[in-house]
Amino acid sequence: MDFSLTEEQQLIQQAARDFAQNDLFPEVIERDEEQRFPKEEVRKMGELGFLGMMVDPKYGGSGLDTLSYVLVMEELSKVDASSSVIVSVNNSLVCWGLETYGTEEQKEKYLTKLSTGEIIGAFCLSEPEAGSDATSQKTTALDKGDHYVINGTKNWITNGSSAEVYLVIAQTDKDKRHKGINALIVEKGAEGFEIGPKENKLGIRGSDTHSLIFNDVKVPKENRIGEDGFGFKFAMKTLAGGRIGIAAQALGIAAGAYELALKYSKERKAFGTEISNHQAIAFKLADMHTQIEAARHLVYKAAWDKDNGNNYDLSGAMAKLYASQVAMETTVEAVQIHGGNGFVKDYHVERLMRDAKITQIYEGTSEIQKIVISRSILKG
Ligand code: COS
Repeated sequence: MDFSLTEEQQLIQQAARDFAQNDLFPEVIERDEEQRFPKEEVRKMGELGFLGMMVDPKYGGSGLDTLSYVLVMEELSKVDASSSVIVSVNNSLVCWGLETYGTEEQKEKYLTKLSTGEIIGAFCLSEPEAGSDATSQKTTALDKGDHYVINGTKNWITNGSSAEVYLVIAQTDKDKRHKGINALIVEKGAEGFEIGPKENKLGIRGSDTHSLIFNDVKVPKENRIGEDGFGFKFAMKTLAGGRIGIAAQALGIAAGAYELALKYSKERKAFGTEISNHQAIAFKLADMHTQIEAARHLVYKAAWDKDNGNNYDLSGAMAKLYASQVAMETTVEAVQIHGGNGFVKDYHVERLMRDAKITQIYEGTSEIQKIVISRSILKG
C-alpha cells in the first residue's frame, strides 16, 4: 500500500494551492456578501485546466486521474467552496457524463468547449418535488419524432445562469417510470427556456443557483445522451462520481477551517499563554486533525477506486457521508476556537461553517448516502 502522491500530483496540488491563495482568497468575503459569481476566477481555472481535469486531451481536457481532481477540489475548497462547486459540477457531472456516454458529435460540439472552460455546464435533475426521490420526475420530454419537447421546472441548479450547456433529466414515458427517463442537452437561449430568479443562500453564496423553467422547449433527438430511457441510469452513474467531488469539497472546507483554527490558536493569548496551550483547545485540534485525516483516506480511496476501475458507488457514498459530517463538525469547532472573532466575517471560519452545510445536502443528502451504503452492504 502506497500513501504517497506522485510528483505530478504534488505539482497539481501546489498549483491549486497557489491559485486559491493568490486568486480566490483576496475577494472571497466580498463575493460571498454580494453573492457575486467568480467569473474571472472561473476563466483562470479554465486556463489552468481545472475545468476538464479528467477529460481526454483530444477533447481539450487535462487527461488527469480522479485523485488529481480530488486534490484540486480540496485545495480550492479550503479557501472558496463557491468556486470549487463550479469546478465539481463541470468536471464530475457535465464533462464526465458527456465523455463517458455522449456521442462523438456531442463531444466535439460541447465537451471540447466545456473542458477548457470556454463555457461551463449545469446538471439539472432536482425539481420542486423530486430532489432525493429522483425517479419522480415531473418535467416531461415528449418524443415528437425527430425532437423532444420539454416542459417543467428544475430547482437549485448550480451554474444556473452562467452555464451555456444544460444536461436536463426529464420523463418521456411515465408508464415506464425510471426506465422512461431521458437526459437531454439543452443550450442556453433555446426558445421557451427561461432562467428563474437566483436563490439567496446560506452558504456557497458566490455560486449561482437558479430554478429553470421549460416551456415547450424543442431539443433535437441528436441531443439525447445514450439510448432512449437511459436518463435515470445516466443521472445515477454521474452522481456516483459527483459525490467524490463533493466529498473532496467537504474535506477541503474542513481542512481550511482547521488550518485557520490551528494558526489562530498559536497566536491568540488568554490567561497568559497562547490558547493552544490550553488542553480544551489542544484536544479540539486533536479531534479535528484525526477526523480530517480519516475523511481524507475515505475520499482518496473512493478516487482510487474510480481510477482503478472498481465500483465506487459505496466508497463514494461513504466518503461524502463522512467528509460532509466532518466538514460541519470541524467548522463549528473552528468558529468556537476563534471565540468572538469566529463570529465575524473577517476571520473566514463563519463562512466555511455556512458553506459546509450544503455538502450534507446536495448531490444526495446524508440520508440518501445511507440508503446507498446500507443497500450495498446488505446485498453482500
Ligand atoms: N448506478 C447505476 N444504476 C443505478 C445506480 C447507480 N449508482 N443507482 C440506482 N441505479 C438504477 C437501479 O439499478 C435501478 O435500475 P433497474 O431497475 O434497471 O435495476 C434504477 O436506477 C432505480 O433504482 P432504485 O430502484 O434503487 O431507485 P430508488 O427510487 O429506490 O432510488 C436512490 C435510489 C435513492 C439511490 C436515488 O433515487 C438517488 O440517488 N437519489 C438522490 C438523488 C440525488 O442525488 N439528488 C440530488 C440532486 S443533484 S444536486
